[in-house]
Amino acid sequence: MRLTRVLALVSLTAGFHETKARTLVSSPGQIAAIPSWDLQSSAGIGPDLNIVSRPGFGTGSWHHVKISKCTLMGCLVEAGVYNETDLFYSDNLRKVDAQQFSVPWIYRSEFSLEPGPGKHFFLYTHGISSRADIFLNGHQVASASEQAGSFAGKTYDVTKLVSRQNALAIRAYPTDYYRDLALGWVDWNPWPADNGTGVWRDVEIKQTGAVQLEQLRVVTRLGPRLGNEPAKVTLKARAHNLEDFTIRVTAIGVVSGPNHRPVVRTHTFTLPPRSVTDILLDTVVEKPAIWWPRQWGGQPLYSAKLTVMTADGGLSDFTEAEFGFRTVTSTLNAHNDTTFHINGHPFQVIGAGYAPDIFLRWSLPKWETTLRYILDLGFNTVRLEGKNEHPSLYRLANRLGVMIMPGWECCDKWEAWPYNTDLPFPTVPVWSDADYAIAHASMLHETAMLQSHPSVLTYLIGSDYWPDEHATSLYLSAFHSLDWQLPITDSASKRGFSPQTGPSGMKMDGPYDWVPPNYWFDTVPASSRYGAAFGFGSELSAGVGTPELSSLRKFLPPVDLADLWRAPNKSLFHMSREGSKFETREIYNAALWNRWGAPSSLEDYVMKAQLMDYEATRAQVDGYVAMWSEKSRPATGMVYWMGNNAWPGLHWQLWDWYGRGMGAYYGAKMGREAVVWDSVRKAVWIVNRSLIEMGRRRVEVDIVGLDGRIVYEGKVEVRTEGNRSQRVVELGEVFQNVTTMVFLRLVLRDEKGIVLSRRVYWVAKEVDVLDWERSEWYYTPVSNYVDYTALNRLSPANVSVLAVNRGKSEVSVTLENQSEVPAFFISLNLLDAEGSDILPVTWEDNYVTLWPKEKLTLTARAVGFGKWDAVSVQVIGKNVAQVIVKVARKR
Ligand SMILES: *[C@@H]1O[C@H](CO)[C@@H](O)[C@H](O)[C@H]1NC(C)=O
Ligand SMILES: *[C@@H]1O[C@H](CO)[C@@H](O)[C@H](O)[C@H]1NC(C)=O
Ligand SMILES: *[C@@H]1O[C@H](CO)[C@@H](O)[C@H](O)[C@H]1NC(C)=O
Ligand SMILES: *[C@@H]1O[C@H](CO)[C@@H](O)[C@H](O)[C@H]1NC(C)=O
Ligand SMILES: *[C@@H]1O[C@H](CO)[C@@H](O)[C@H](O)[C@H]1NC(C)=O
Ligand SMILES: *[C@@H]1O[C@H](CO)[C@@H](O)[C@H](O)[C@H]1NC(C)=O
Ligand SMILES: *[C@@H]1O[C@H](CO)[C@@H](O)[C@H](O)[C@H]1NC(C)=O
Ligand SMILES: *[C@@H]1O[C@H](CO)[C@@H](O)[C@H](O)[C@H]1NC(C)=O
Ligand SMILES: CC(=O)N[C@H]1CO[C@H](CO)[C@@H](O)[C@@H]1O
Repeated sequence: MRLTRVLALVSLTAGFHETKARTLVSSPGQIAAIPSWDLQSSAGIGPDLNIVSRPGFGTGSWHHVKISKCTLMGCLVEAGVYNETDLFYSDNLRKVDAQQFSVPWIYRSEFSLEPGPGKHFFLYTHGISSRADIFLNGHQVASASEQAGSFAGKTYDVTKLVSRQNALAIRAYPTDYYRDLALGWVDWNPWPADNGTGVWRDVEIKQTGAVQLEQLRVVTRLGPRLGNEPAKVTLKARAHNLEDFTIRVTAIGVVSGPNHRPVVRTHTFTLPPRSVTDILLDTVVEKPAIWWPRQWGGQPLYSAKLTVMTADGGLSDFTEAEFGFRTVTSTLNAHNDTTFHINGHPFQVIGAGYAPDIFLRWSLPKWETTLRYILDLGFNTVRLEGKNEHPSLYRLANRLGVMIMPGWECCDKWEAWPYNTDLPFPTVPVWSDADYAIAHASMLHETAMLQSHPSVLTYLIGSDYWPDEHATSLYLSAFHSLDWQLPITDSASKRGFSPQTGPSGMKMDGPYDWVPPNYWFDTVPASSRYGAAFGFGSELSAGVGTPELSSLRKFLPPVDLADLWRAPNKSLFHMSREGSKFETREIYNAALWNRWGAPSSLEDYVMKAQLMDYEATRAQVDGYVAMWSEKSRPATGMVYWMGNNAWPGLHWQLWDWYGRGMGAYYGAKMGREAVVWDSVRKAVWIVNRSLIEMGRRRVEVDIVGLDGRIVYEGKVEVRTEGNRSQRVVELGEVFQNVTTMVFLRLVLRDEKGIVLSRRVYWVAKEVDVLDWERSEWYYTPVSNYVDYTALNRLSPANVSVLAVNRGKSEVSVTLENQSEVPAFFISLNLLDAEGSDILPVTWEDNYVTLWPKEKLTLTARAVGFGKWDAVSVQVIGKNVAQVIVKVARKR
């Protein structure tokens, strides 16, 4: 008896100590996330959350995390139960016990508040997977039927429940992707054992006075003379009188921007007891600074704040939002292909699909790397399929000028429509009334979160299938009620559409697996050309993205490394999910073996894979940008599938889990202006993706044989025009005389002779022959492969390497080909003192091919926060032996 009491006292004190000092919020308008959690499986705790949620309940034996949000797996990695390096190695992820997640888990935290007369407190959720009971201080706040859905953010008035010392307990229920409106992974990667269950977004506490405000909405109206006439800005927020008496309220709206004094508007009105009203404050910004996507201009950002004061002069609440002046519209052309317009200009989307962390762990630096890589690639957009994540994602995109396409995901409960022929009914139940309610709440929450961000391009309310009429009307009413000003896209495909939205104008016709480079340029009729470069492709690629050796060795055991080249048809755990079409590299490897010859070692396989990947991504980007101005059926947009993976994956990525950009990345990299080879028309295109730039350009065309002998040299003078692609050189006749494999070098120079784009292609006499009629949803087979094996027999080239450190964050490497033969496909990689890759980093260019005697200087730059102690650079090419060269200090 005595002993028990002592123990209870000890655990009480322990709980108290940890949280005593932390007053979460203490003034009206202040909002803060619960900063840390204790968590434990409900097995063994018992069902009584009334007790668990009392201050002082002992959690000494629980897991502890000092972060504000994490799924169960994310929390357990954070708490040290699992080690990421180990989990991601080989097939260890498979060994995590999923059974432990078949029961609810409890998250618990203690915090202090300073309650008192006239003070009100709210608990905000932003979605908990899959659903949750919420208890505060021994009382139930919400049941799992109320707090249901990963995106359904809810607000709970907890004024009557709070005290100085508070304990919050959340019981999160298991997530089933087929039954719950959650965040699933489709075939992207293995599913985490917990299916992402838990407090994956912040849970917040807010303090207010007698009047509470919901999220601020900002409605902007720009005149047609963009930036040259005043813009109307309306601040809107729903206000609640929380008291049983009438309140006289003064609302104060402030709009601040980069180049003017804050604009202030006030409005005084009375709010009847317990009533709700929308506050509207109209303001005018005389000379609005216009927000542009990065390639087209600056990113001036404005802030808006709406404050409510009560008659006693006291601050009651405020709400803030960041916004920018820009317009987004979309149009359908005669083919029902969508073109987006930003600030009135047709905007060709060149984007990539984004995968968050497999355990949904949020890292702002990692997201910054994503955006910096997107910009470095010359891309302008990121698509999030059902992974909308957090407000800071959009804030950083606002700052960096990258467009974001958020939306709902495919292939699970989100698309459980009777007409969806891809889902395993009835394993996936069709929607119940409760599901419609969750979806509606989810849409309201996401709309409020996204409404003001200038980086948002559109919202996709469906991916592979369009939502049914009832869901569509619920979604549209949510957008409408919260002043959505952007295009709404009904799905990412052309399988059908609701009359309420009209056609999406996006196609989803593959490919997802390997197709040859000429696929994108092919000229067979559009009806049988699937993903080729026309229209708006919402997710498509040749599926490539093989990591380099340094990365492969981090997650593949020796047996898998050997099988990469010895067992080309093997299922690999780090490919797509087991059971999907993409768990082997069979289609890809068939092409590699046929085109490049059977690999003789792992190193040879990885080199050939980098060549395959580079060629595949370059042709896709080239094709889409070249066909932008094509008259009969322009390419209006493209989302490369995908930019990155949720864990160390073997394909569908431009840079790998560790941040290394491989052949796939540098193939896809495209400048603001570029010169492009069209292997089908045997023509050279120039593309200019800026808006205003135009002028005289010179295009130089050089062809050499594999022995370095000059085959052809030519140049043309052309005029470039902004935002346009044009076909400038025809080489059909030249190639009629070419009987062997050659290298083709294209260089684009401006009036001053400065190189704007320099690209080298390897060109065989024939191209791969596509068998369009046998196309599947995921690829188009090749009936006759091109023969590149002559490239395996290139004479070795000698390349001198001079690497110089140019300060804290830059290294320049000068390559010079000493030989009479081209130096083919040279990659550069910075290493630290231990010989590990230095990441994240961007290279001006990489995987380059040098002409005989050619000299090229390439600069590497650190991405922001990366550690930067480059000691050496590793250089290797197809016919250039590997060297590791010391980086010299700047003289
Ligand atoms: C995880 O394990 C690896 C080795 O397997 C070790 O180097 C690393 O420090 C561990 N990480 C943590 C957070 O303990
Ligand atoms: C995860 O979701 C899948 C698909 O709905 C389901 O089969 C599985 O049981 C779920 N796992 C857990 C731990 O709930
Ligand atoms: C475009 O969509 C409309 C329906 O909004 C349809 O009537 C029309 O036939 C479509 N046009 C083409 C070329 O598919
Ligand atoms: C941009 O490209 C589109 C499509 O090729 C064209 O209609 C438009 O006039 C171009 N120029 C500008 C400045 O938007
Ligand atoms: C791989 O599968 C293909 C058929 O897809 C077959 O032709 C080939 O022989 C297989 N290769 C190996 C090494 O088993
Ligand atoms: C693109 O066009 C703009 C103006 O039209 C011009 O200033 C710029 O130099 C062009 N860029 C290239 C690479 O041709
Ligand atoms: C092709 O070769 C023929 C015969 O040598 C020559 O007359 C012709 O000019 C060549 N054509 C081109 C485009 O080089
Ligand atoms: C490369 O350089 C080495 C040393 O300078 C020399 O012995 C060799 O012949 C050169 N090889 C070629 C292909 O030029
Ligand atoms: C630009 C250039 O020609 N650089 C070097 C190429 O290689 C030869 C030796 O093969 C050198 O003499 C050149 O200086």
